[in-house]
Amino acid sequence: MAIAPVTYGASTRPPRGDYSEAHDDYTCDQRWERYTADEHALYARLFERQVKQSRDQASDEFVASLAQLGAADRIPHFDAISKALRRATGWEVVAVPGLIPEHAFFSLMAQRRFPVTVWLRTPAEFDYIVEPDVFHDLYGHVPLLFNPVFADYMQAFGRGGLKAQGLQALEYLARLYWYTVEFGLIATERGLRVYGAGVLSSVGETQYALTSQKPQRLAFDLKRVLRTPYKIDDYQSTYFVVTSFDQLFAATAPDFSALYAEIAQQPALPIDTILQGETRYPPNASHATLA
Ligand code: HBI
Ligand code: FE
Repeated sequence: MAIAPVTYGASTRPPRGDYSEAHDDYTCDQRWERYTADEHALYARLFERQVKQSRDQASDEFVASLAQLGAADRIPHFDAISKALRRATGWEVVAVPGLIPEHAFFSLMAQRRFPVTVWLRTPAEFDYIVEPDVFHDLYGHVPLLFNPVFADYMQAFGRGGLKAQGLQALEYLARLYWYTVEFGLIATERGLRVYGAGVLSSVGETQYALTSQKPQRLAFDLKRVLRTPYKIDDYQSTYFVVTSFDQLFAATAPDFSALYAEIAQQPALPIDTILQGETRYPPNASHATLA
């Protein structure tokens, strides 16, 4: 049965992607033979540019896993990535036509199946795209699924999402996803590094998140994250910094329903709030000064 296409957040844009061939769980076939030579070339250019930038700006775990994405001169076959991923952490990549409803998204994650959009952005979107495309999902999200601790965090997140459905707490959980999986920073002895896919797949935001004086960088605190709304169409004004992926995984341990009940009694925190006694990280010395 044909399924309904999906848009996200406040976007009034029509959904992108062909949902007519998707299955009931919103997965579809990648149909790799359909990609054009121009699309492979655009993917290769995106990949080459981001890999160059990732060296001293992405977390070590991300850089260590990049090579697992296979050849960078064309859009990879999802099956080939899944083969390597299953061996590493039991995850696999599944094709989807684009954004899918929360329940479908969380169900796939709970089964260690990461949904990757099949279509690629247009050349005009080389620097910025609103929806996740195959480059954002593969380059931004898949490498860290090779890291055992992060892979466990992502499955715990999927399971938590299914529970949150019942508790109407999806907005809170979306904030946790946003401030870690999409826009998370990690502190290392060599300075801050990026692990969030939304930042990693954007040249401009990686620089901004690591070196700009504008945003604040707060020590990760689960309750604080759950109370902090996020922006979907601009660089963030607040980033959260973890000290390790173990810290992230540990954050999924508590019973979230008690947390949701507590937070539902408190007002959301305006995006650039600074609470008493919060640990703030200074920006990295920008590369220009280091040169
Ligand atoms: N669908 N394909 C796709 N990719 C996403 O990242 C995604 C989604 N649906 C829902 C969703 N993300 C959000 O609910 C999460 O960011 C929490
Ligand atoms: Fe994403």
